[in-house]
Amino acid sequence: MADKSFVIAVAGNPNSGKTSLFNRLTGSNLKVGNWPGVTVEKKEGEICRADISFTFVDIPGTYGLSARSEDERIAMDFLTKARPDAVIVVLDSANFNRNFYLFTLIMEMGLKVIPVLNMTDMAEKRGITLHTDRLAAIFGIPFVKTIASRGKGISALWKVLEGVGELRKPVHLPVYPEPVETAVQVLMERFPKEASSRFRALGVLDGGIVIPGNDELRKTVARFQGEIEEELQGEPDELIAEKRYEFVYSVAKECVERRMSTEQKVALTDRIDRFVTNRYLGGPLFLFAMWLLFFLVFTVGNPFADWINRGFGVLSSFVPGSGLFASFIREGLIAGVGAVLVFVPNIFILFFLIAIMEDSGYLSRAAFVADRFMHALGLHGKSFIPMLLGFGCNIPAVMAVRTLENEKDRVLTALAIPYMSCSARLPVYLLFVGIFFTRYQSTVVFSLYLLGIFIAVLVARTLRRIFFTKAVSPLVMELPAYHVPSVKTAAHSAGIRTLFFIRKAGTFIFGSVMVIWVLASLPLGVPYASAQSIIGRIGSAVAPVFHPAGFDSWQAAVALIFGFLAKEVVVGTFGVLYGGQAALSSAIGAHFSALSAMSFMVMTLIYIPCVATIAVIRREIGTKWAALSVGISVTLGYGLAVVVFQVGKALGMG
Ligand code: BGO
Repeated sequence: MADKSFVIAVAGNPNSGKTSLFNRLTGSNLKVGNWPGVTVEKKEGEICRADISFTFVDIPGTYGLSARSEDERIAMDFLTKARPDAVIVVLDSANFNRNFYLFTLIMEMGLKVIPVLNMTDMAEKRGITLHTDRLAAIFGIPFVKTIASRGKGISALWKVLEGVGELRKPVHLPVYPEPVETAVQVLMERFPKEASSRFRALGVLDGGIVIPGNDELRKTVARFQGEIEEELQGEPDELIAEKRYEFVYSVAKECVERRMSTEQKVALTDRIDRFVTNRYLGGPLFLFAMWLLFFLVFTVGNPFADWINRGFGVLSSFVPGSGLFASFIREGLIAGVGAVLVFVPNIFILFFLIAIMEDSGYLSRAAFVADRFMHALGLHGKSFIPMLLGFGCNIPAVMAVRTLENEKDRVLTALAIPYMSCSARLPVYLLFVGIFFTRYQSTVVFSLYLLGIFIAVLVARTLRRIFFTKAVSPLVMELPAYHVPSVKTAAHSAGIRTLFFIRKAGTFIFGSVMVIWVLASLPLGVPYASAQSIIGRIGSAVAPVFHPAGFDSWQAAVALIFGFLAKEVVVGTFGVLYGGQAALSSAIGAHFSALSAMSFMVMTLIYIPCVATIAVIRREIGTKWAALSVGISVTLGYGLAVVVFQVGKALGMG
């Protein structure tokens, strides 16, 4: 003989796995009959465990509980009138919100509930995780996870069932707006003998329960409904349902985590790729992405750059005196290194956005899109990735050619990379477009980057024609699934690269501008940074060479000579020779025109990126190719700068 006996109802939405769970609990101890007065099947199963007798009653699967449909009425009547000792509510975890709505209604009946989160396997597949610990903390009752079709989680459910006598009722229920709660409190007193009085009060208010043949009650309910409508401007049934859904959503927000499943990711990736790698759309989309990149580099970065600039101005004004030391600090350190550091925010944003593109999976698509174009030019699509990396810094980009399988691709890509506009060139562009092209900053810089790509592929194509003739192997590339890029990772990677830039400014560039400062201060007695200084004489000797390109000031010549070391030094040199930012802008404005500024930027873009890149090219593909790279880039840079200036002049632009 069992010590205790409990009647447990099994409720749930249709297809939540209720029957499977019921069968798991009752085994073959089944009694099938009909619900009283109807032909709807009623299943009951009795089983004894741990000296407790359990009678499970399978109630019809429903989405709601009202008198509006027969199944719902049967379920509601059994729960409110027969009052089982507890109700197992089977919830389909993969459709949590819809299932939790029914659970909310049953909780409102004031019954003990045992929520069973079934179909957890399906939920996992769809990337849905339910946090049972959070649910348990909110409602003060245990939640059991199951896979009823495989019998998983059933023993955990039995444990809860065995303790059903001590089980608490849920402690968290929906709260309705004031007029509804007032009506509920009054109406609950009309059902004093009903344990489900709150549910019933809400039921008569929202019309889900037929009001017993009592005229007075009917009038009271109608009065409350009228008051609610007037105060809350809505039908009571809609208001109540809305509150219940809000309640469900708030619980789901806390306790349901939705990730994208692998299948969903692949499906989404395919859908995105239909546009991104589309034959006709892929190219324009890539160009748009690039344009957007520079637009953001400017719009987001410039205000910060201005602050830093002002900061250096203030710093400079604090340096007292006019002696050699003061000049060293003001013209050398602050103006020279400061001129480069001003652009740290823009550089950070550039690195950040490149990292976002890389992390999201877009960069591989860019290579894929570029493949056809690259093939036409005799390069492999895969070469495009090192080339794109070149936007950050040419040095690691050249190192990345190691990933290419054949020597021809390695050589051609390494020779193409120096034309990819690295972040060190950006300060030069930023300086010039800020003075001459204020309204079209991002478009001008975007065009320079495009020109870089164009020259890169042109050089590669020409060299292939001369040195390599074999056909290009087709691109076999695995495109990773897209995923939401991690802002933290991108910021971290951008932070590291920016720090490298800052460190370079503090060491290598600092050293270079110091040399320039010394050469600008010597011989002693000549005015600082004048044409009589050593640097002035060197510059003046070289400057005529650049006359056809439109910039023949000796300062520009010095900047380009020292730019061999690193492109940031170009800006640093101007800083040292012209003084702080304000003086710098007006001096450059006086020495350049918009056209000569353009030809100067073209020259800066194309002639050798820096000595370090050349050293890496030499290490990766040999001295012969490194020497060729220097030769081509200087000739091309100079040649194109002259073409830009002369053509512009002929068109009346200069
Ligand atoms: C078929 N996980 C999974 N993946 N499936 C489950 C789970 C679970 O946790 N629990 C139940 N199912 P019912 P209602 C079926 O019948 O118990 C499955 O309406 C099929 N049938 O096996 O009937 C369960 O009582 C052919 O699946 O739910 C059943 O609440 C192919 O969910 C379905 C595949 O369970 C509904 C499945 C001929």
